[in-house]
Amino acid sequence: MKVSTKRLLAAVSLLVVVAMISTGCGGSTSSSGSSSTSSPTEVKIGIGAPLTAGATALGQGMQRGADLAIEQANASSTVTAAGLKFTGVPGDDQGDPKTGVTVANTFASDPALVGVMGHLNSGVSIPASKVYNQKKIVMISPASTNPALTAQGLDNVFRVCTTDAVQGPAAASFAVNLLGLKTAYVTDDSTPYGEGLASAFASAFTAAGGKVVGTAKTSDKDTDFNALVTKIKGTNPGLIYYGGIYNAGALFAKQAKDGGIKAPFMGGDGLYDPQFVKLAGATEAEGDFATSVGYPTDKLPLGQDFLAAYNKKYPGQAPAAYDAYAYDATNVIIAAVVEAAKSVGADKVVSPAGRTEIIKDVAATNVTGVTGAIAFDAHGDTTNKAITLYTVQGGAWVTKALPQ
Ligand code: ABU
Repeated sequence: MKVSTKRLLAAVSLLVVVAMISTGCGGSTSSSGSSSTSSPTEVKIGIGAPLTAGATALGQGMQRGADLAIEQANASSTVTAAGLKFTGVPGDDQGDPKTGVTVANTFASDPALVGVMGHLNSGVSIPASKVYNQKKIVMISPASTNPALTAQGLDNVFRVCTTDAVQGPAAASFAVNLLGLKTAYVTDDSTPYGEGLASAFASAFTAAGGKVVGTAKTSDKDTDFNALVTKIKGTNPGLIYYGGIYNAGALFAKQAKDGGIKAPFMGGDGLYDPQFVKLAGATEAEGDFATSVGYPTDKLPLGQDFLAAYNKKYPGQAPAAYDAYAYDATNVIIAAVVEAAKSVGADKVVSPAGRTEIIKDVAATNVTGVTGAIAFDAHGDTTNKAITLYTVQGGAWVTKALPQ
């Protein structure tokens, strides 16, 4: 019964926060014991992402999504009535595991920091999550898709994106059943993300009747793929599949086309960014494919409201793949902190008891966010398993197929 009540309260809180998108301000809610006239308790949320190196297009987008959520929350009567004020603290992990752990330790040393929206790279999220676990800091990744993140059994770790155990097979099904591609050369960038995704794709591609004609490992720092392109060309694949991020992936895709390979290049959510098209070249990238988690934002019930609020705050800036997920992840943390403040008091939300309460409230989340339904299974994985297929058309990513 307690859990049901908590779930309802968490749902109401998040919906109130999300509903602010359309109005630009908070709705009216009753105070739960904290006076909005006294000084609010400052609660910090870490924003862990690659901001100056690595997949910066995705990382900076995550920061924009989180900042928007925090700005709206602080303008809402829900948050002020709870006696709270949220501050986002950016942590530039540069997509590097060691730097990520340094960022995590910096976050963990701040007594006012109770939650982290991040990280992007699975290879960063996995080691960072152990640091957060020691301080009972709740962590919600909007983007780390390697299954190992939530297989660690850490009760503070969640993600609002699905995993590559879902994305790999979905990509294989799109390739074989929708696109009619029967042979693939499968490559990855040797990161936990790239390896896991490519492996999941290859297994499912074979199981679906496709044939893997070759495999190769690259590095996420590689810039010269010409020797590999020559090798791949000799196998005449129907598809090059790449587990990796857009920076190196775009160079690989461009060099493949320039080397005379006509087969499309395909990858996962790490490729799904306009930077892929820009770096690969619109002509070379035409007809390439990427899967990404969830539905296209503009197709979802709260998507248009989110895009309107986003465009108002960031004029001329298109959201990247994970801005909306970062927005939702941040709102889930905010709603849980608001709930915890009701249970333990605003001034105690940063205490061990408050942190335990926040983790419990996140685990009980059951709401509709911008990215769709948000709830977590026993491992902290989202129950939203949708995967969309995108293709490059006329120099931009467009939706090729909605989740099957
Ligand atoms: N899922 C896209 C890239 C981030 C990662 O999982 O490493």
